[in-house]
Amino acid sequence: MKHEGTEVMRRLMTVLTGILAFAGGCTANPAEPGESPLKGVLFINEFLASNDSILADEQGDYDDWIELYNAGETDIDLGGMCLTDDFLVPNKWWLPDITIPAHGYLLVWADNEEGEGPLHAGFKLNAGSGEQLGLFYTDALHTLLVDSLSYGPQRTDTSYGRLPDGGSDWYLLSAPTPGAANVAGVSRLMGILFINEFLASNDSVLADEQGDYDDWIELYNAGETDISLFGMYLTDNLSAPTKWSFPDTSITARGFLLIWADNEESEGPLHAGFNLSASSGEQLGLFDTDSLSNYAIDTTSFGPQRTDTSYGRYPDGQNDWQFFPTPTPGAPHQAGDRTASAGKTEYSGKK
Ligand SMILES: [Ca+2]
Ligand SMILES: [Ca+2]
Ligand SMILES: [Ca+2]
Ligand SMILES: [Ca+2]
Repeated sequence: MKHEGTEVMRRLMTVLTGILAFAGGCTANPAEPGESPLKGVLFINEFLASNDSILADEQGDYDDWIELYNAGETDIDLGGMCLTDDFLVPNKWWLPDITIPAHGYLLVWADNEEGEGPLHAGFKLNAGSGEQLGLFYTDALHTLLVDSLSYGPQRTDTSYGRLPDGGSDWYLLSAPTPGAANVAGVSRLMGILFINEFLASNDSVLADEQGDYDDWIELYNAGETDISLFGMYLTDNLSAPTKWSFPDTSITARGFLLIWADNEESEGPLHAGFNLSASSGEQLGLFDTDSLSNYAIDTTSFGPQRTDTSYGRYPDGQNDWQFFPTPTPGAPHQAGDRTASAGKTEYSGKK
């Protein structure tokens, strides 16, 4: 009986293999392992399923992309290769008949806009729930797996990639590298997103929604695109980077965002879980994070602060910190706001 069952299964597999090979489907031929000799050589190396600001295609679209990497010592002809986001349809999109050089990268736009060029695949990536990605070789007889993965929900402008290139472990990467070697340990936002101004002792400058004159911190986006702050952190203790996590909000290009440092998180999404110390001063840190670690985008340490005089960068986003008798919460500094001679001075206490 057992032998019969095996024989039935064998025949079934043979028939199935023929059908699938004819349909260009995934192989089930017992004589074939179902894997391409290029498995372990040619990789899906990195992808971005939610692209707001990382890289635009030839049409200026911030579309999804997939990076392939050839870890081998020889060029690979991509003729017959298919990319898919559905393992049941391995040949969803055929790569053009070009080569990827030894140790080289190739970027494919997953924008479902095949009319935009030969490297625009006929599908997009699902960032919300995640999905599958597969790279297959197909010919008249076979569909062979080159590389595949399944992934979960993705974060805007944070890619998912192998570290090192072609390695077996996948990480969220804060600094996407389309068409170049994957890197970890850096934030793409350093030098773009700043802790720009803060007020650690607020008597009369600005009240929050509850009418409290609470401490506040102003962020400034010096970049040309909006930045999603989801997944980032603000802290007053650099050895505890994840003290307060941002809500799902964005800071506009060249824009400002005010966070209340009142330790009253129930008052709204932009109320951080800590206060600022005006009497002794302290630290402030803005952190990005990925699956490896937390990375500083901007940090500062400050001394004692004076009531209703803010401390901030001048000009906005630059390296010099100065005192501002006329604070500008959520707005650019004007030339007259600052204390001209106070650049390196720190007040010894409240006035
Ligand atoms: Ca496009
Ligand atoms: Ca890369
Ligand atoms: Ca408050
Ligand atoms: Ca300001």
